[in-house]
Amino acid sequence: MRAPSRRPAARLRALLSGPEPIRLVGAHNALGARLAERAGFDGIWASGLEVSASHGVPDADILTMSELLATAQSMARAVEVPVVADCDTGYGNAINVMNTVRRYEAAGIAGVCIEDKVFPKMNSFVSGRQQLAQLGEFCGKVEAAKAAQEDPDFVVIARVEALIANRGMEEAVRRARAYADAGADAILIHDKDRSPASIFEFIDRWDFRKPLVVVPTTYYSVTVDELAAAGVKMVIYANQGLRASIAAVSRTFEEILSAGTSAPVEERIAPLDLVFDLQGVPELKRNEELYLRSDAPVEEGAPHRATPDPAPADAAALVASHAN
Ligand code: SPV
Ligand code: MG
Repeated sequence: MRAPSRRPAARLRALLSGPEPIRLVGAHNALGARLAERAGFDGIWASGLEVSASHGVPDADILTMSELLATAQSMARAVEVPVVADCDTGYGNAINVMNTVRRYEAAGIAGVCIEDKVFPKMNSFVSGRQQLAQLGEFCGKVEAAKAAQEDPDFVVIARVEALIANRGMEEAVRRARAYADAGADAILIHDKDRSPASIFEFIDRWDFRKPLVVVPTTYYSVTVDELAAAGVKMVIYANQGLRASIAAVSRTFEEILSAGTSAPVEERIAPLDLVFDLQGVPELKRNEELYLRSDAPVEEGAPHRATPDPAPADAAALVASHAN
């Protein structure tokens, strides 16, 4: 088997041309990205909703592009699997989109997704204002994104919000075709129904000129196998990690306060050795052994290191040393 390419965009392209459905999961920091990779997801969705929530602000173009980029970049540095960045509306007009693509590509992001709403956008599940961009204007953004990328493997996903904005199936299909023809590498068709019926109707009407991406947040009962059988190429579980952590952390905090001790929660929270492992302490220990030199005089003929090559750090010992 060929070793996976180091280039994230090439890895995403390989997944897109492979036979299996691609499963991405949302994250908002490097730790979440590592958990997703360890769980076995094919890639990371740098979710605007998750990153905004992690900063305590609405998903409504409140954070700046630089803030979102820094977060996506820290995720991309932490994992081997590709990171697809949710770039909302692209942070401005077609010219801003070009800058966005250049900056995200240079940061090691495999691909971006831009959606056809006006800036400032509102999260698709927040009721009220969901204003679509003009079709021609958004096609210009897609063309600009494709013109700006340097790596031909970099992926630009165009997201259709017509069903979110209650503009109907006809408009959704019309827009998806136009964005595909403008050069988008894939089309994300988004919906807020509890049933996947509209998504399946869209799929029935799609000619598969470009691969399809879906986000089954509200119509969560559908399985990846059902979606893949219908022809969907990429499935994004956009915010389940965030919601899991909100539920778990809230419960843990409440229990500690009500018990007056953390004893009741210790059994089910992650041990410190897992935290150390996830943040790369074993690697740090190996590097300390290799590269931290003492200034003390070295005996003639003795190695410059005090100890031989280290074994991978023992997690239990690490916990013990930190506990003392
Ligand atoms: C996100 O995760 O930020 C998304 C998906 O864009 S959604 O929240 O469904 O709009
Ligand atoms: Mg988003």
